[in-house]
Amino acid sequence: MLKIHPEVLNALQNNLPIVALESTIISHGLPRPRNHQAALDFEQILRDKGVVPATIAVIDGIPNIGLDEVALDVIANQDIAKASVRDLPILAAKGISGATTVAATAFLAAQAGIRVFATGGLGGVHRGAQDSFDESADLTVVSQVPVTVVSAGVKSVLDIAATLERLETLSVPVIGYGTKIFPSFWLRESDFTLEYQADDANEVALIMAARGDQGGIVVANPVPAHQAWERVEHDRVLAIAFEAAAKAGVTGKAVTPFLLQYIVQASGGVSLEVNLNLAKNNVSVAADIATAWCRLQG
Ligand code: PSU
Ligand code: MN
Repeated sequence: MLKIHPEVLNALQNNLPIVALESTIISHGLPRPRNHQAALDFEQILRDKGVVPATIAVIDGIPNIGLDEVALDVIANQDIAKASVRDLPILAAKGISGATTVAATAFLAAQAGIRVFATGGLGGVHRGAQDSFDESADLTVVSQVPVTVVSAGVKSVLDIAATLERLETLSVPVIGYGTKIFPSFWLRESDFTLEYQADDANEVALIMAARGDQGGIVVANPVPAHQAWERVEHDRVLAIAFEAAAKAGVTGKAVTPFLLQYIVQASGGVSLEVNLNLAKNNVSVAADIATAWCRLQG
């Protein structure tokens, strides 16, 4: 059972562009009160481009596709669960609320018939996964549902090489947006090059059409150069963040929120501004892709 916002339902029925937005980034990835403003900003960026926003979250057990003001306030200001796909049946049966990860958001977006989704960074294979087995369900779910995920690559706190290998194994196309260098979230670059790039939204829409409904696509969109984090400072802060996580003994689903929060503090807030800007930039590119997709369908 899904609760689809009337505006989203109307867009679905009339082939109008829609972009899905996740809620874990709001509840667990960004600090209050900037998180609430970010949720509103992401939606406004879409509206300004004539695209309908569909922020997705579970409210009292029911997956909501498109949130009203009250629900947006819940995900920004209440302490709710971080929900991946495996949590959805439990939340449903218990009637509790949860913020959806990339995996759960893409899964629910696909159920609603939404094909384009914007986030900050895709989850991936964590460093040390050879021992911990910690790999985000984001990867497997994106391989299974027909949703194009626009992200600034994966956070440099992950094992990027292993993440790209897993995406290959799972047969997920990875396309650089205007670049062949795979971005690493706060930075425009990483040590990894992609085989293919798309130079505009129409090209992505054509790849989506060819991919069909068998599985998803990752569009890797680097943060604009003037908004990227300074590399030396980035490397310094990440090193101390890893030490802190190890010392605190954080594991499992708590790792990503812990590191993000620690890095915001240790960078004096600089990483937060970069995070907000890269996410907004992804939302804007997703709007263009959704528009190109609808044009191609129409
Ligand atoms: N990237 C961000 N901010 C976030 C996340 C990723 O910049 O908050 C969240 C997303 O919701 C992603 C999740 O799906 O972290 C991955 O968590 P895990 O590694 O536990 O699967
Ligand atoms: Mn994990």
